[in-house]
Amino acid sequence: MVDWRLYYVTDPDLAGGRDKVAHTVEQAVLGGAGVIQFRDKQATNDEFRAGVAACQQAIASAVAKGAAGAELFINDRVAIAAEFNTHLHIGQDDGSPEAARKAIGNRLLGISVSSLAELAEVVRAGLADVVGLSPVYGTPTKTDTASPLGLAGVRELLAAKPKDLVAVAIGGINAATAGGVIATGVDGICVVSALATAPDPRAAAAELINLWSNR
Ligand code: TZP
Ligand code: MG
Repeated sequence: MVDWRLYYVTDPDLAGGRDKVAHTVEQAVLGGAGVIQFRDKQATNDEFRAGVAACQQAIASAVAKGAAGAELFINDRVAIAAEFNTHLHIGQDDGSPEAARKAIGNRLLGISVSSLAELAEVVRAGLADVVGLSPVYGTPTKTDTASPLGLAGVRELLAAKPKDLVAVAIGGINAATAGGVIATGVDGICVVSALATAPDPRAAAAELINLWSNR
């Protein structure tokens, strides 16, 4: 069983450099994040591979220190996900879900959706294990997004999906906004800056996880 409640998506710039990402991952997992997505848009494939390996070590290190563990997704790079046997998350412009599924076999496949039409197509194809509802709010972390869904848009997408398709939400989620997003009925909240820029990412993760006890 994957604990989707807190899903940390990495960003090398926000973490203060590529070499800092693994530390934030370890702290996030120690704070309770159950899913990590390694995302690095500018990396060469070799830099990306090194980053994935460092994340795997960071998760193992958190587990050795008592954390429950975390599932690792790779953003966009289908071939590297296949090479590392990790889960994969793709957007609408990252190639076909069929090719992605073929490459990763029975690992988990996540696909971003920003509208009812995109969700309907993902459901029709039946290849995704998890959808990322994106973006909930506008965010400086990713500027090429569709217009924000808002909580009403998130609820509309949740109502339109099959129960067994996991849904996580992303975009502008932090300690101030997370409670409202959790209350929509999503399976998880995805954050970048809320952990990457936190002075204490472990404490910030624990604070976000705690908000689930109010649902
Ligand atoms: N996809 C949609 S919004 C987003 C991504 C990767 C960035 C979310 O960043 P933040 O800092 O959690 O708002
Ligand atoms: Mg993408």
